[in-house]
Amino acid sequence: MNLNRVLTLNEFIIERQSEFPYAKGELSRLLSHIGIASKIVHREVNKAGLVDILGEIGEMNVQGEIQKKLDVFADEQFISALMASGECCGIASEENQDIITFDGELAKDGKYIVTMDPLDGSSNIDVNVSIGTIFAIYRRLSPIGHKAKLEDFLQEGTKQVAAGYIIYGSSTMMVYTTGRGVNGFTLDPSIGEFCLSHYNIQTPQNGSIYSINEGNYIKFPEGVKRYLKYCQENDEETNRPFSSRYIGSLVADFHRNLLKGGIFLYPSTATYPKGKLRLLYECNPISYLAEQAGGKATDGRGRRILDIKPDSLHQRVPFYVGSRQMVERAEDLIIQYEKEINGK
Ligand code: AHM
Ligand code: MG
Repeated sequence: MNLNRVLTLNEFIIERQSEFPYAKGELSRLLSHIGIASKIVHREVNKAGLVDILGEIGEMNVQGEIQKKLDVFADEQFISALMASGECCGIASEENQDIITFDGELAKDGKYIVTMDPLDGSSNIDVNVSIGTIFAIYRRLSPIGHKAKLEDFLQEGTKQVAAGYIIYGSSTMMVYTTGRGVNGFTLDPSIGEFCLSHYNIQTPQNGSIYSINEGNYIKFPEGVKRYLKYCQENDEETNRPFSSRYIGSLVADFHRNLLKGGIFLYPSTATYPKGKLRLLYECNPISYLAEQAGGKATDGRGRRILDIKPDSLHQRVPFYVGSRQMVERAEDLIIQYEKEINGK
């Protein structure tokens, strides 16, 4: 890979297509359309602070259009881009209770389905803090030419064909994998193109950042509380105490830890006994990326996230993801502490 010249996302996608001998360009088209939609969302995210000047959400804007909430806007953009690609026959989105199926001429022959969280980290939208889009692509199980079915969406994460995220941060980036490593592209707004900036991302095997909403401390299982104490103890050899970093936007927290090394945890809590994050469109794509970059993702009880067979669209799961050694250490300690508590 020659990094001395700028390689755009589309060029890279086409170059990579040849690595899949029977590829017909369908997945490439799908990924390109996701890239296009994310540029439109990037534009709107960048204007978010102007909403109060140009008119409140739900009110008429200067062009006489009704302003939409940004997450609804993102949802619509990705749905229409995926439909327009002609390669996707259905979508499961955090914004919609049920699956959306395309049975129009253009899309009913699509081989793929997509699960997505169009704008994750919604509590950060109004305060100019990083947010993201997460997506996963699967081959459909139901026959081509018919409507997509629920079973197409309830596949294990190991069946993902591609997954990625877009982070709308100080720069906008798209990071994705098709199962041959992870690559990151930074949007150059002056030319309107995503350019390859992070080739073959490998996450550090160990790190010194832990990311968790510590405000929930009292609601955490005992093992997690003890693990947090471990993170805060002084020990030069293991670089402790670790630094605590938590944005409250999974994409941004994961992205930082992916590059720097760290662990992100969203365990079960008294409020969310099954965890808060959603398996299909948050945990699975992030886990696929983590593993492809050399990291690890589990439910904190030794179960690999990608092996979980989903039983519903909006299923939640406890989530532990990041640098391999940190995730393994956290799991060992949590399981050990809980055994001690239970006297086993
Ligand atoms: P959302 O999909 O409603 O935005 O919620 C998902 C977000 C994640 O991005 C983030 O990791 C988590 O929820 C933060 O939750 P909390 O505010 O409970 O810490
Ligand atoms: Mg979300």
